[in-house]
Amino acid sequence: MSQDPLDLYRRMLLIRECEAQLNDLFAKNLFPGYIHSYLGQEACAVGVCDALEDTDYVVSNHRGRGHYLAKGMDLKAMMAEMLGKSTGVCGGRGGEMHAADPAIGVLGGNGIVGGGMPIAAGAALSAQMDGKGAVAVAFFGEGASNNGSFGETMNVAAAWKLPLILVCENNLYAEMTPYEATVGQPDVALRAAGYGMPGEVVDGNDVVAVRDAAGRAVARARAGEGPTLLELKTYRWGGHFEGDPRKYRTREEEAEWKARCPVAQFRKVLLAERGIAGDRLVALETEVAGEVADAITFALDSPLPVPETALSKVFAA
Ligand SMILES: Cc1ncc(C[n+]2csc(CCOP(=O)(O)OP(=O)(O)O)c2C)c(N)n1
Repeated sequence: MSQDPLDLYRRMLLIRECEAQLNDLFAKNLFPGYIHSYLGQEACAVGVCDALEDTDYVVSNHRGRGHYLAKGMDLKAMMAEMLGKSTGVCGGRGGEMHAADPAIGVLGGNGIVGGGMPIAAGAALSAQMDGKGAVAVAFFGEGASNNGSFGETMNVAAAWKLPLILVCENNLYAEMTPYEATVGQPDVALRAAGYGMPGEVVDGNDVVAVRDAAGRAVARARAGEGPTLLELKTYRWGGHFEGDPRKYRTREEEAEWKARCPVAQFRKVLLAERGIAGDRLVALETEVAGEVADAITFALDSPLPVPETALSKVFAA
């Protein structure tokens, strides 16, 4: 928990640079499998995780790198995991959608849409029973909010006053389906009232607004007052996955959202309102780009897991 504006900027840059470089690796055929890019959503992960402690829990979805990095996952170990290498945070077994690091409360990504919410509720229940004031966050998309697990999690979390923050990143599309084609009202957050918890719509491209809303939800959860639903309105710049031709939306719409870039917007705030010098930001940007380049070299140079270890991390074989 920092609320340090330069730290918020740094972590958004880190995510931005990782996503850009991984897309580049994918284009060069050096990336195994799919990439679900987090470009454009950086303020969501960073704003929420800034309100958390190391002892709090985060459950992610299939678009998870931003969440991992914002919660403090080691950059090299994360990058190596993305490339399926033995030096990855899960020894290369998790790959793009399933990295986890319980030591920092990252309980994992999830390829099952909506699958993370009940897991986060379980973590919140364990935190409640433990009585040390930890909270759990579930990150999910608006598509997942139409899954039954959303209603089930909301209901039990409200009934048991679980220290849970449900963070819906509404990036307007679930795969190729626009949000408005699947729901009867404009905001996911409106559903919170039906379950008996507060729901808040937040500008998901404004890292300070996200941080403030998350801070309120975390304070409420730590005080034993129960769960909160936050709906962060944002946009994924890329397709559902890299290579998606994006026929379901216009290039004009994409340009409008890119003009509201969360990283560039906050850079302007730092310069104009927080009195941070431009050369300090340039130095930070260069430093972050260097760190990401080093992490990619580390990941590319790392060995793949050897087949003999394939069963070494399973519960039963
Ligand atoms: C239970 C389940 N249904 C369908 C899918 C296929 N699928 C993968 S991602 C996705 C869209 C998810 O949209 P959203 O939750 O809004 O997240 P976003 O991709 O927009 O970040 C779907 C339908 C799946 N993985 N799991």
